[in-house]
Amino acid sequence: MEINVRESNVSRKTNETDITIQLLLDSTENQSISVHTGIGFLDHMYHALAKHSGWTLHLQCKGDLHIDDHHTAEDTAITLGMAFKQALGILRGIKRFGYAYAPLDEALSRAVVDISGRPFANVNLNLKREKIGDLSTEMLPHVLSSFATSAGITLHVDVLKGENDHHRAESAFKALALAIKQAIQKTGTIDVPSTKGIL
Ligand SMILES: [Mn+2]
Repeated sequence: MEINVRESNVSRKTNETDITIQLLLDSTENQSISVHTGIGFLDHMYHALAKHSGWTLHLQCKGDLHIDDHHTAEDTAITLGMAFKQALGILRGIKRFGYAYAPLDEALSRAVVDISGRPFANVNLNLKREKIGDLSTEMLPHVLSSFATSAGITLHVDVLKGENDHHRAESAFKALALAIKQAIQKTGTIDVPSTKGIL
């Protein structure tokens, strides 16, 4: 039997950010997560994503936070997308589609994912505040669409309800995590889930 450990180690260094990621998609009982971007709320969102996707994730970023949060947020999302794509490998023997709702108290979000090889994101968080902690709220949809682009997946994320922006954002990341967990589930076959025969 083929042992297929779905993992990746990715480094990405530019003049703006220096990022290393270790990702393991199927962590069984030894799930471990550490996320250090220098932006607390961004760490919190990646942590929620990893936790509820069942990933083991170690993400380290030294970014140019003396400028602002933009490069760090964008580049960690790009690099996480690269790591995800690499860990999945050839797209066969997975469910491909996933969808989930996740509440957080009064907030409720829906995420629909297609591990399609076709990068697309439509993200509606409708956050009211300028910032949550040290993260500009405008970076949250940008993080999700950057992740989708670099992972090569189709993503629709909508916050359906919620008064509190922290809750709205966190429920969106949790819904995404649950949708991804479903979509990357192994089917036990080597089938390519596409009528084209390739993804
Ligand atoms: Mn929280």
